[in-house]
Amino acid sequence: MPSGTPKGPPGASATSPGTSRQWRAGDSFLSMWRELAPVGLHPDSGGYRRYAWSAADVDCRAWFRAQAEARGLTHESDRNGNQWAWLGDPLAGNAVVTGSHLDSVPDGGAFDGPLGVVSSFAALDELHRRGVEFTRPLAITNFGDEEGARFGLACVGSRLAAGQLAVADARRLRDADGVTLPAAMERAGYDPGTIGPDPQRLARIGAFVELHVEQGRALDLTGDPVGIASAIWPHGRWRFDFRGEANHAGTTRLADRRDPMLTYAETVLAARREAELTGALATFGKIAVEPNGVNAIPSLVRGWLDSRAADQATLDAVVTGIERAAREYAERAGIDLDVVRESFTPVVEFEHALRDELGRILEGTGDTGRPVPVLGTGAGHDAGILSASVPTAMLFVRNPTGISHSPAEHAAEDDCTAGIEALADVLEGLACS
Ligand code: HGY
Ligand code: MN
Ligand code: MN
Repeated sequence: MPSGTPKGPPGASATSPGTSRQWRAGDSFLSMWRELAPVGLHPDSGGYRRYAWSAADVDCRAWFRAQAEARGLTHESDRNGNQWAWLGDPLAGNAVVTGSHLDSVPDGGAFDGPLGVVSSFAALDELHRRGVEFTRPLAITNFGDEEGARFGLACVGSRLAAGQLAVADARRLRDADGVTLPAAMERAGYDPGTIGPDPQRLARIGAFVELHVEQGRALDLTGDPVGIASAIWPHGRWRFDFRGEANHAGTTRLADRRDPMLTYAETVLAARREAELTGALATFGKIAVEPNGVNAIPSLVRGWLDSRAADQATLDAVVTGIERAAREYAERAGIDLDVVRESFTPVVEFEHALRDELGRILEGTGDTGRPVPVLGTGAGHDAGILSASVPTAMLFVRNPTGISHSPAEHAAEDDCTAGIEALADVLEGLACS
């Protein structure tokens, strides 16, 4: 029983989006892209500050709902605030779902997350143009707080839904200003009282496919506009609290100091050494200093480590090595050290059957004549979290510089169009057969 045919993009008809030429997969993409572009854009940095439950996030959510309703899709926010735009019966089961996230890291780029969401709507518009009949329900999603930029934990919306984040732990999340996750949700107009596992919802998903800008240069090196994900490296975030003794920067002899900044600095260098030794990645990218005065020796230096590796044993080795070095430095300097793991995602191997199905569907579509490349990534995604509950796959769109989590993040328009065409082919192959 067909579950529905998609309506076209706002103002479009089957053959043209209100212009004289044949509609291309990228047309509705560009108008959506331009609408979303100013939301959360910081004028000085040129980066995005779309933090979970902030005003910018609320505006992104309003944009998502407007796109859904303009296409006659049924919009809903689930118990965790994730957004869903449905074509067909959400309760029928075996749905094909696509989408990504709209939140960003501090001064993030325009593509990480939004490319997947905008491309999902554009792919649906393309399927409208093709006149396909869906035989399975289809949904487009916006998963909340994927980056964890405000509360420190990645993929909060998908972790809650998948039962990978305890409600009590989620309710304890607090931002740098001391605002808790529930308070932030309430201020944004959402009820935090409903957050929790959503197994029935996930059980109704037959396949989840997330399109994402590549965060690396593999496709640039192979010359392909689109790739398929094989796996996500295990990765996590650890907070190192170095406690010393606050004192006057201008009157305290060096020999009399207990300066945690020195121990922190030595640990950052040790992290690079351990990463080089093990072939892993280790980054201290965020720091908080108390009292944070130019003329005051700190009492506390908080440093956040992001570490990733191709396998769990290597990740364990590099983090253990960094912590061991930090404790030695702290011991020697009379500094107190606490290390807390704040976020962790085990290795994800995407389901082979769905991965290979995408390869079959896309065979011969690339402009290289070769099969679409299959590549691993060190970047985390909602698809990685959901893969424990639902068959998931990912499509990557070429990023010519590989730069991400930066205003310089970019993908060429033609590659975005290739991504939309590929996603449309995949959705048609999975949901219209
Ligand atoms: O940090 C990551 O890998 C992702 O961008 N959240
Ligand atoms: Mn990201
Ligand atoms: Mn992302």
